[in-house]
Amino acid sequence: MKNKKVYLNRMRKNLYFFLFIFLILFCLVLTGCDKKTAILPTQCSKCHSSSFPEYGVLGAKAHYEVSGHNILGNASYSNGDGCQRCHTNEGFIEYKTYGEPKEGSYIKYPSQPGCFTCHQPHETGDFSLRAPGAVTLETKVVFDRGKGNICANCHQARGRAKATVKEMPVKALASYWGAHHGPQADVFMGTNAFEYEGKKYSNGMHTSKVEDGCIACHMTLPEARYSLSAGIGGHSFNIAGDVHESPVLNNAGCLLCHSTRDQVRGKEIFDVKTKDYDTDGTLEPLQEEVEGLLERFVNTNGTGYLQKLNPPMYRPDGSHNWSTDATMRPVPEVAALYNYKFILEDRSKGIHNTNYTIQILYDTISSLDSTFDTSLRPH
Ligand code: HEC
Ligand code: HEC
Ligand code: HEC
Ligand code: HEC
Ligand code: HEC
Ligand code: HEC
Ligand SMILES: [Ca+2]
Ligand SMILES: [Ca+2]
Repeated sequence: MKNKKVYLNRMRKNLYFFLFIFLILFCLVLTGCDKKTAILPTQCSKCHSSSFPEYGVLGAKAHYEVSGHNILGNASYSNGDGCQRCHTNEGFIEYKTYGEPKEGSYIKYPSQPGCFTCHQPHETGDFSLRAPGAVTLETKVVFDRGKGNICANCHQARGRAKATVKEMPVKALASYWGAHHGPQADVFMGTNAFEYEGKKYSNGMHTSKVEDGCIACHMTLPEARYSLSAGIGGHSFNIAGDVHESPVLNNAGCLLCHSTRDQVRGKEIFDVKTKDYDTDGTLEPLQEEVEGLLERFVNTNGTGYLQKLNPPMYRPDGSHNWSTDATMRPVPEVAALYNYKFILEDRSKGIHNTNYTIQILYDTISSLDSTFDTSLRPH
């Protein structure tokens, strides 16, 4: 009887002891305090560790802080009327989770596109992309370029050229009228400019060859000691920036495919010459040829096609000329404005898609000026 009691007591003590040890081990595993000094659980230390984080959060942040996403500052202004789905971090997440924002809705505390717009580290534990899938553009053309898909969600036209371009009064053509400031995904895919009846359109080699789309050129960093500056490449998303007050272009992305590709000294353009597209008799770098074509529409001498219309769309100094005039503008004039802004606001000056860019500019110029020599139009 007594022996049994002693035996049971000993058993109970052993059990408590083992339970105690087990609990300690369990705690250690749970909190990750096997690394003696850690305060944060190991899961968090992958990113927030002060010694050896797995991910370079601080470096990415240093780039991001000087990026247009962070500093251009339109999140508060462009918060409502559907604008919030591209201009705010919260609006984009809502859009990706529940679809188009409801009419009249807005974000109470809008913030600029940021880390949590493109990643969801606190849900996934890594930096995989929030919206990795292909993006269907307004013309139903599908943009499917790997890690560049995230960009195409926002950097696309907001409507279809075919529906936007029609005969309309001067007063309806405010300075913000058009495809909207960032139609890069459309230009890249060669879609959604106002295309002309009977013309054939094609794409440059980048459309098919650059598998990761936007990020190959905009995020690749040079693998070297001097990575230019935090304002170029990586999470700045910029190709051009300043280093020691001189313009510097990041060609690290270009070098993935081209053996050389350098900037023109002192200028924010690449030194790649192809053809004298602007027909001024001089073979200049491609981006200058495209600038030359754009200057046929609007320039600072007041001689551009869009400056000579009646009434003019742009003033002699090149600024936009909006008025309350009710005069109707015919389709060719409205189409010319659309296409001019479409290529201007793409802002790569032909690099995103050389063929489509030149074809659109050539056809638009021909529609205004029947004497224009189009023999260099790409096929
Ligand atoms: C995969 C990477 C990653 C992991 C893992 C991670 N975080 Fe973060 N965390 C981030 C990033 C990125 C930010 C935003 C950094 C910034 O903007 O400065 C952030 C920000 C924060 C912030 C600041 C508040 C905020 O929302 O911006 C807190 C607090 C935080 N994390 C806590 C934690 C905790 C606690 C854990 C573990 C349970 C954890 N994090 C795990 C990446 C991570
Ligand atoms: C489909 C996504 C999208 C929607 C919707 C959208 N924007 Fe934008 N917007 C952009 C992008 C992308 C840029 C930056 C383009 C660039 O810098 O090349 C931009 C740029 C701008 C700019 C800066 C222009 C400049 O010249 O610097 C303003 C202002 C702006 N948007 C206002 C608005 C307003 C107002 C709305 C709603 C009526 C709106 N946006 C809706 C994507 C969008
Ligand atoms: C506009 C979208 C966008 C924003 C905003 C953004 N990222 Fe990224 N991030 C990307 C893309 C795209 C990649 C993949 C780049 C690659 O593979 O070259 C990436 C990759 C990363 C990586 C590398 C992951 C790996 O597996 O090696 C880290 C770390 C990272 N981002 C951190 C951040 C932090 C921190 C912020 C905020 C300060 C941030 N990102 C904001 C798009 C974004
Ligand atoms: C959530 C929508 C969104 C996503 C995703 C996004 N952007 Fe943007 N991007 C914008 C907006 C909006 C602006 C303009 C910000 C403003 O005016 O406040 C902008 C600005 C920029 C700029 C600066 C342009 C300038 O005028 O200096 C670059 C470059 C850029 N984005 C590239 C990219 C790349 C590359 C990706 C993909 C890795 C990407 N963006 C993903 C919405 C987005
Ligand atoms: C083949 C390389 C390449 C690819 C791919 C590419 N870009 Fe660009 N992009 C450029 C070059 C070159 C410029 C002009 C340099 C500059 O001014 O930043 C540019 C300019 C821009 C600008 C204006 C930046 C500014 O500060 O003026 C934005 C925004 C942009 N690209 C977004 C995108 C998006 C979004 C994609 C994917 C749909 C994309 N790019 C794909 C090369 C590329
Ligand atoms: C993923 C591969 C890839 C990347 C990245 C890339 N290119 Fe290209 N690019 C090509 C191919 C392929 C061609 C067609 C063959 C050729 O002309 O070399 C081409 C052609 C060109 C052309 C001639 C366009 C024409 O049709 O006349 C220019 C200009 C150009 N690239 C500039 C650039 C610049 C600038 C960058 C970096 C910002 C860049 N490329 C990045 C693959 C790439
Ligand atoms: Ca020329
Ligand atoms: Ca010229």
